Amino acid sequence: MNIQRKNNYTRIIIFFLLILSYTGVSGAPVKTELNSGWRFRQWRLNNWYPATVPGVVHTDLIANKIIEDPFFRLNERSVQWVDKEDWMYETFFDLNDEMFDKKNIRLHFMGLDTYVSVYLNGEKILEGDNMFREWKVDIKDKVKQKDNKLEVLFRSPIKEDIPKWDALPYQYPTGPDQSQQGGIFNKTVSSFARKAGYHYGWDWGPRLVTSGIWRPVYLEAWNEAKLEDVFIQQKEVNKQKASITVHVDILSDKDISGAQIIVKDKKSGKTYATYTADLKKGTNVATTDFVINNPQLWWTNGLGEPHLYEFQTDIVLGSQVIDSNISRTGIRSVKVINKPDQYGTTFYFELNGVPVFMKGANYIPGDNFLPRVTKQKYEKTILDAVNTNMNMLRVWGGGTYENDIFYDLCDQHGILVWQDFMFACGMYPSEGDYLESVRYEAIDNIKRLRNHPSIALWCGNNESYDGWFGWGRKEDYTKQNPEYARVMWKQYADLFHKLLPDMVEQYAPGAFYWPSSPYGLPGQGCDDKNGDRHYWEVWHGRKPITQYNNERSRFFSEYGFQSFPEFESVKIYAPESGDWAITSEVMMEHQRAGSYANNLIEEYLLNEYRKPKDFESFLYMNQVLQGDAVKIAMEAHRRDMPYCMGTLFWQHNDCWPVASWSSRDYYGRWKAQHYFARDAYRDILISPIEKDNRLSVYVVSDRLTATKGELTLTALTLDGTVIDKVQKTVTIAANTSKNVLSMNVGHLIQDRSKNEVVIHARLVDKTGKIYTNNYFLLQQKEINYPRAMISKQIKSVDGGYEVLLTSDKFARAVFMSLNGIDNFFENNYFDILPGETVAVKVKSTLSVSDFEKQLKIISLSDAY
Ligand code: BMA
Repeated sequence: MNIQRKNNYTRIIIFFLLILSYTGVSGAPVKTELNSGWRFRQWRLNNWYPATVPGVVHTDLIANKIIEDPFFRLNERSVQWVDKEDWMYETFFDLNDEMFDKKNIRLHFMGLDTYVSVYLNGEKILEGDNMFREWKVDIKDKVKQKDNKLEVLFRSPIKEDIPKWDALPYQYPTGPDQSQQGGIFNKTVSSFARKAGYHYGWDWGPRLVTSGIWRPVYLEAWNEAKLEDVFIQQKEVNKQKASITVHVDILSDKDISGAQIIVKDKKSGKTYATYTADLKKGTNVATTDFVINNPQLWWTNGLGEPHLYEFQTDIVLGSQVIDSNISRTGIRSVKVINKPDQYGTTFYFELNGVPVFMKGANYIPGDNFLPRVTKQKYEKTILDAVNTNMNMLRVWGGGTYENDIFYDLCDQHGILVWQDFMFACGMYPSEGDYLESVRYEAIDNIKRLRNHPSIALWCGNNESYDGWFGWGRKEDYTKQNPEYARVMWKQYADLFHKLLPDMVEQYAPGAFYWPSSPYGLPGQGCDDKNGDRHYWEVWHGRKPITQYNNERSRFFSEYGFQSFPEFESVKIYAPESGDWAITSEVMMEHQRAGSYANNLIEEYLLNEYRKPKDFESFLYMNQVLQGDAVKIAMEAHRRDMPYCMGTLFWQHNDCWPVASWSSRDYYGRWKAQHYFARDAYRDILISPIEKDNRLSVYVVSDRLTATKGELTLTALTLDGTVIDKVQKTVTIAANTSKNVLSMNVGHLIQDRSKNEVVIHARLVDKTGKIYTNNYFLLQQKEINYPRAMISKQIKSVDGGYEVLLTSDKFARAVFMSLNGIDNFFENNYFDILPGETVAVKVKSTLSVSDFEKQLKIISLSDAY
């Protein structure tokens, strides 16, 4: 389509959108999105191409077939030129009479990535330097009714920041900034830009440094007054009452006396508060208090309903509603209890007065190209947390403050959010303009997110504190020059110990600020007695996976283990048979922790399991290894409650197809670990553990009421002979971990050798819910798994099939897969006991015959 016609089109669309957004009340503010008619070009060249807004330059280049998909094979390498270029975006727009006649007209940019100049009709209206900020620009005096030209010029973030890097006698430590991959040698410039850290590469991410209008652009217009923001502050919440203060920011065009502000319940229409304010020209802040008696509280996943209230706030002049806002929020009290106790310093979340053990994962951005994360993908991301019984996700500091939809879904499903500010693994030049820019970034994001009941805590950064005090950075910089260390630390303290806590205090009073993750005691790295801990001795520190059983923490906010995606996923980004070795060039490109990580996987694998027979088996066994390792950790952490009150594994997702610590791959397929997490995170966990030849069985309950159950512990041989069976009625107190049974292993397995035995623990609660766990007394390589003959029966069910599986012998980690097709196995990597039937639903659109033909089923003994 030619650009002129497209622009006419845009005008017509904008006109209709304006009509649609018109509320019918004269003078009501209007708002429309400027999302069409955009085009872009390389600043130093003259060819224009159509652009998508919101979007980034890489996705526009892909859409115009100028670059190829950077996630495929080695393509990422050939797009490294993109971040050294400047890029111009432009569109044309008209205003209809209604908008044009308004007294106030502005442009509202929700996000511009990153160094940007914006021109309206040739006149500069904005200079931006921070992708995390919103920008509101008054254009009343500059906008015409027709043919407005809006130009958005992005300067290369690399060219912009190299001079800053060059000018310093020292270098800021950064996360895994892959400057070499970008062809700029050791110039790790990421610390200078207020831009997502992972864009510069990470140990699970490619280097794709984007530019672009990454969030929507709105045209907004109003007459006398506009509701700019509504903050529902929950001052005190308990079962009996919620004391709420509503803060309303109103922009007024003139002095107005007697404006009424009414807060009511949207659904029932019940009025909570009405008050009259005299507005002054400019920004006004009005506050009012009210109480809700016997509020319906918001609870996390597993504990109760995440009930949401919808508060409607109206500004009324005379009999006219001139603006209205809806804020959806849950009423809850969430506190972090960080107090000295006999062991050290506690760190736990208290929800509505109840200490709640946090079960969850660390979340990174869903894609390297942020605007292409769809609503469906956000839904899957959150539902995949909900359906694995999580109650917390940590939005990690090397990504972004997420889109509203992320928090909306967390609100809706009872997932608490640990929210980092966007700083990770580095030190930052936080003084002068940089610090000012962060001040506004913090204000914008705290204000945008503070009504979400899901936000449980604000955290300064990821690992910068631990890096300084725990990893030797302080000493390194002091050795280089004590002055460098002094400057760096002062900048750190000004940002994370002054500015950010002040902003949280001012804009989200009552919310908990935590200076860094991990953080224990002032002036030292994290430890096992105070605060939260990132535990990486298993994996980075090469300790055996059973070491998870011996490590303690008040709250594990990170730990993890790497695996490759399954073969069907690998084939999407590495389709050539020559790619199918973990050392191939393509697989190495998609392993950003380098050969060091591949060596670790191999080392652990050969230590714990037998040698996989081929590449495909290696991928499968690697997933079982990862799943088993993290299962050990999750169970150990839960058994150790209430000393330990949280476990968040690293990491919930990937931003591209890669070998990583994620429990689900980029395409959304669950790895073994994600299935294992679902069991390990259930409301009741039954967890056997052997030490010094004694087997102890723990029952851990997150329920808020006590229950009773029948525990059966069966020792059986791998061909199904029952050696011994112990039964016991157990009382399960609310919110506790308890060792309910302890016995001598020799007694349980009699004269059998440990390599032919599995211990099957089973608990049936008084409502009939069944909880099971299998436990092995030796490492997996020492267990003599027989070849299991698995037979299947396939039944058509709604949305796919149900597969019924039985096995003649014990089958470990039974894995089903289908050729590169969209499908979901509701269970996978499970064990089958001899004689038992396991039913698994599979979402699939295949015909019965194709399904049957393609379905592959293996268990561990088939893989070596
Ligand atoms: C953690 C994270 C990330 C990193 C991961 C794996 O500590 O904070 O920086 O990706 O380790 O090394």
